[in-house]
Amino acid sequence: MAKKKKILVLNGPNLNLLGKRQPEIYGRLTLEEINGKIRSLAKELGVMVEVRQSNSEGDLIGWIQEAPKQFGAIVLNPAAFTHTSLALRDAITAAAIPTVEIHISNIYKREDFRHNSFIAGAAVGQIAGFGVQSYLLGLRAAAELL
Ligand code: CA2
Repeated sequence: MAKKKKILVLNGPNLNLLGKRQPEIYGRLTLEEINGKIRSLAKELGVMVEVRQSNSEGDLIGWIQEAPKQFGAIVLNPAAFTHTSLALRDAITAAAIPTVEIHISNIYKREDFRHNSFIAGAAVGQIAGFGVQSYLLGLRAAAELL
């Protein structure tokens, strides 16, 4: 399938713990279960999707740098790097493919330190607070941006 039909979904640190801790904030689904929903929706939308997670900022930066070779858009949950990583923001700007920032929780209803996103200014837009649906809304947005 042509490069422009592929979407890369990236998950940042600790999201591998989804469904195992703090279900009151992040829900009961595991990352694998969420990935299943993402893959089903991708089929429905007629787009190809690849889903990755890393606890390492370097991995995420490397994947974003390489993304334009294979992918037409990125859906990114940067997790805690949202609030700390200028390097991730710079990688998104350099990659120059549309990136949709997503969060499971509404970061603006939470602690003050979660209210600033380094990523938002480099993303096309941000979706936050819809639980698992944030990923699916993000995928729909990314599919429109291909
Ligand atoms: O709401 C989101 O999606 C966040 O990106 C999640 C991050 C948090 O630092 C951001 O402020 C908002 C945390 C991801 C950690 O995920 C866990 C999942 C289950 C148990 C513990 C952590």
